[in-house]
Amino acid sequence: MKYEITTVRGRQLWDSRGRPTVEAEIELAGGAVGRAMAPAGASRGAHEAIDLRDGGEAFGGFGVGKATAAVNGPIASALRGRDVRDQTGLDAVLEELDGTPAFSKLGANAAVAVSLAAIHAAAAAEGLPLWRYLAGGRKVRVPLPEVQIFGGGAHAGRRTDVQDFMVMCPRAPTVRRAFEITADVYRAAGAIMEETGRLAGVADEGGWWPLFASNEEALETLAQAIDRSGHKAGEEVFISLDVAANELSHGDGYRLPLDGAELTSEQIVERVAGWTARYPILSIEDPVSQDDMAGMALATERFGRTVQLIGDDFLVTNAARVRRAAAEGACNAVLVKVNQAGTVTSAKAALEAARELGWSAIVSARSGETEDVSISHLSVGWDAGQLKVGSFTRSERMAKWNELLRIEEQMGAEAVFAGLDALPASVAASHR
Ligand code: 2PG
Ligand code: MG
Repeated sequence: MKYEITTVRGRQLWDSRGRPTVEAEIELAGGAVGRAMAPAGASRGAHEAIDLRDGGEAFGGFGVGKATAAVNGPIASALRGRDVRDQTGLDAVLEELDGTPAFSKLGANAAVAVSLAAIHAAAAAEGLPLWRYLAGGRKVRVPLPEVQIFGGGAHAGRRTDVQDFMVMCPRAPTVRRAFEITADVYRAAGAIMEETGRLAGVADEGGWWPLFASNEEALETLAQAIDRSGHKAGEEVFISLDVAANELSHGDGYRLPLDGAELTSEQIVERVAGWTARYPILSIEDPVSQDDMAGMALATERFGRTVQLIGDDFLVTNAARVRRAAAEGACNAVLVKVNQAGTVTSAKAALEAARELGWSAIVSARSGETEDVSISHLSVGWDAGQLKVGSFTRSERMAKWNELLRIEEQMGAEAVFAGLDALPASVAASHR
């Protein structure tokens, strides 16, 4: 049977931060091969699946010897002989084998590499590009990209409190055009930084390293960059923020060192609401920390009708957390990171839960990445509508954007850009 798994191999490779990571390779009886690499976050939610590291002296403690051994040992033995097309079954085996709620035994880095390698092998056996295999004959769209212009927070020595300053071009006719506009904005932002003596290289995800005196100065500079690029802010180009407020938690509230501010949950929501009133902001991720349900519900009530409100560390790609948040009136969008869940099946369940609620979904990379382009295919094949990869430089990012362009080309005349429709219905309607 050509779909039978014959070999599962794990190996240690390196990620975009020069840290070890796990690659898994699955070979089938028919000769098809699939492979995938685990990404790694820097700003992580306490409720996400465990990225298993060896600790100790070697590689600053970031070694993945244990996770790699798990792939070559127990995982390989358990998956050998199984039908690769049964993704749910394979992922259930991984979960049973691990036996802990957060993959702390095998490591979610081992699990995610294997789970993704399996879909690649299955698609290869069918002779299909991964996105098409995942779509299973359904009509799917080319996702709307969220692209970082300035990196901050845990990805840039905490030079700004807000982690990601991004742009979105939901009115572009195609993703190809959205990238052209984004490239213009990125270049313009770099020119402004250089002219004002604030150019200091790039952050972990390729966005300009921010030398700003306040978080709002970053917003102001981004608005200027959009202007200078010749594209219209609030019409063609919108701003998207990932506050990653987990990183700002301080006692019962929040601390924004750059702004010299200590804020309560209500006050941080008000501060972010002020930004949404002064700048063309279309999307906000994690404006409060992972367990601040009241704060997230307040944010959703304050600006969730006109702004996409994404839970990342807040929802950790977990279907149960998505439903719980919805019941409390918190969020209208979920960030989908397969390694937060551990397996393709649980990540997809989180996306489906969001879809049932009428929320939007954004498939996302991590700040530590590789040349692996699985997420470009997941975002299309699952028809997520949106994709977040980091900035518009550095090949671990560009590999994913470029893959999206190849996919768009493969779709030919059928290619439909998700654009504004990728947003929650009320948000899209408020911008039509
Ligand atoms: C995030 C991601 C990507 P990290 O917070 O959304 O920007 O960062 O992978 O460090 O969690
Ligand atoms: Mg985030």
